[in-house]
Amino acid sequence: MDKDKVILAYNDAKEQYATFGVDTEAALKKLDQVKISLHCWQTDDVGGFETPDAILGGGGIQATGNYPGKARTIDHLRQDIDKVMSLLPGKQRLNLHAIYGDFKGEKVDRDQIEVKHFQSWIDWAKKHETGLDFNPTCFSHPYADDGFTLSSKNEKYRKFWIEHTKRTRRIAAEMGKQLGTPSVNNIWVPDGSKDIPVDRNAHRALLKQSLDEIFATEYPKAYLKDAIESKLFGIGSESMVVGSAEFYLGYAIKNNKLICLDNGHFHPTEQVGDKISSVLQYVDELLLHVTRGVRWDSDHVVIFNDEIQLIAQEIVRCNALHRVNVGLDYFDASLNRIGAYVIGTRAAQLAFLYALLEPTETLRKYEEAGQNFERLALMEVMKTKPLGAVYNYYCLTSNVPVAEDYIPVIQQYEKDVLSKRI
Ligand code: RNT
Ligand code: ZN
Repeated sequence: MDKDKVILAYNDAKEQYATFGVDTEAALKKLDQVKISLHCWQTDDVGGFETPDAILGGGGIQATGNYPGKARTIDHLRQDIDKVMSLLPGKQRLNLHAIYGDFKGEKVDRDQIEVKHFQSWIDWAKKHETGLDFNPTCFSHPYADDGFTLSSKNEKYRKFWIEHTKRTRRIAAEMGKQLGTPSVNNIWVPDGSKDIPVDRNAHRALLKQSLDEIFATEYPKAYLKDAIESKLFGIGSESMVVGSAEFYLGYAIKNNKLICLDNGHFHPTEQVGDKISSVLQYVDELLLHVTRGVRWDSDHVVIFNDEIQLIAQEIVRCNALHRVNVGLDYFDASLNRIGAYVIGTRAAQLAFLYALLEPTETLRKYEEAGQNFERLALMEVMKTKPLGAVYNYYCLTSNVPVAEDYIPVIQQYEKDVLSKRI
């Protein structure tokens, strides 16, 4: 896009927002502080690098599609993430799963992972001046095949997953220490049952016991933030998920952990945006898994829709940007995966920018005065204000492609790099 036109449009937008008392410069400064953690698993459909062909399965995670060009090696992944980051304004973090270690062809089972398997990632992050986040991988493994991991009645399996998860905390804390920015280690387990169980209670008691063991070791907050993620149902856990919303929210409040809200993990008419001001009354910080569910927890590419707008608005309205860690979580194997990241991250940024450009004070005054017509009218009017012009200016001043200009760049990358991968 023509540089002068972008600036001209921005100056006009700036004036338009100013008439509502909204400062676009201040909004952009705040937006630049919103670090989005890119989930590494969109590059390869949650495969990981443990074995040449790790199989996705066992526990409610399903990527569909067979678009060519997926990352098959750690070098591919790094190359892809570099490309993605070069197309995004602002600074992002990288979110790794334990199966993405640098195992160098060695068979390392999950209960054996160590910092050394992630040191090259830490070095990568140092070079990129960014932070890393982390996750235990309690799925895609024979010990997860019966549907239970940390809540398993099989003591051997449960111990195995406890050991794995303990190690992820140690690794994440080391990432945080070396990188000077705390690493969020998020625990999600697929545990649940396909058909109606009778002993929900025992599994929940076991999950609680496992978490207590896992969290027994303390790490400095400056290095590690522990998060736990609930879910409503998954493939193969339709009738009961052990780690339900109530289970983890209770645990997080009682034990001072971060609660992870994945907006694909609730009943379709529930809004994660509505939950933010509730949970922030009781926990210090949140982790968001920003996704797009289509009819179910389908993990479609994030777009700029009502759902993520409300999430961003509520965070901004609560003045809680500093208490919310933002991560993406989706995996669509049916389209260019680099494109999937750029669309999703830009959509999330747009949502935050939209929220930051809201004349919240005016809306609040209307609300307090019972002027509900005026409140709704102003919300509607703001929808057609030149948000895009402000975002384009952010891209321009960040030296990344503006608006549709990123499309040909990705097409070229597909031609030069992705299409050549076998
Ligand atoms: C699954 C959870 C979980 C995973 C990642 C890969 O339903 O959302 O966060 O998507 O751990
Ligand atoms: Zn998630």
